Amino acid sequence: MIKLYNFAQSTCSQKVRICLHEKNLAWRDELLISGEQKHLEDWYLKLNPNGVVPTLVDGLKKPIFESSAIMEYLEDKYPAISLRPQSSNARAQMRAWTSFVDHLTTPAVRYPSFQYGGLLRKFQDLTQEKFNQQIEMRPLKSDFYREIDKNRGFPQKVLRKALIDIRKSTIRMNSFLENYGGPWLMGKQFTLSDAAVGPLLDRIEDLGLEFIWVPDLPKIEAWLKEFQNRPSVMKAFYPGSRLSEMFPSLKIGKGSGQKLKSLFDL
Ligand SMILES: N[C@@H](CCC(=O)N[C@@H](CS)C(=O)NCC(=O)O)C(=O)O
Repeated sequence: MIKLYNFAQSTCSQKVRICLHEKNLAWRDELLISGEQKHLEDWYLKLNPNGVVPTLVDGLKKPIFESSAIMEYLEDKYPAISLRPQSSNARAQMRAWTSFVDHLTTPAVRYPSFQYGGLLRKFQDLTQEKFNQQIEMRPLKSDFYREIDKNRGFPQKVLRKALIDIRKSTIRMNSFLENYGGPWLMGKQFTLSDAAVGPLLDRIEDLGLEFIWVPDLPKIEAWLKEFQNRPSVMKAFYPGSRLSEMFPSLKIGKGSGQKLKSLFDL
């Protein structure tokens, strides 16, 4: 039996859930709640020493972590419904893109998610000392957490750089859509390229920051709509898995961030 340790709202978890649904696999949802911090407990660190979600456990073999490695594992182990293109060249292009997303887009999306999406909230009631302790508990993410002022979040300069990196990602996506002819990044087939980046753009739209690509990159807007309407994606984004639903009092959601547009002057 496949088990997936994940958070509802985690974009890295969402990309794996999409692949599991695309492949029609039976799997057990081992849902963790980020605020409970079970992902930092010893039993979990034995599964994933990085102390992050997602982690996939398939039978008695070693647990698998890193969302892109999990997607590739599912491709290798369960190839019947494939999310990889046929040619070796196209596969290499796809992997270069998923690596770009892991190194640039995923870290960039973290900043506005914490700033505008309610992810800072769980720390705001802590004393600075307790917050520092929580930072040090994180095997890999301490540096990112150290950048946070728990009451104010991040400086404008840091947020702007993140938004610029997200913009760079959408410009690169646009060239994929032009080169391969759409509707998906690698052409007619929905692949790991789409699954890797889709939850990140969905998050940005949910924060109301889609002005990053609207209105001058209409192909990105159309691609995102198509992505959100795909059955596997609708299953992966079950009710309550978007930040706007988890934190309704924030009143975020598509269109909500227009007022921030002039602040960032992208
Ligand atoms: N590179 C990792 C990143 C995983 C990651 O950062 N996961 C976040 C949720 S999207 C997490 O578990 N955060 C826990 C924390 O910050 O304590 C992957 O792709 O799996």
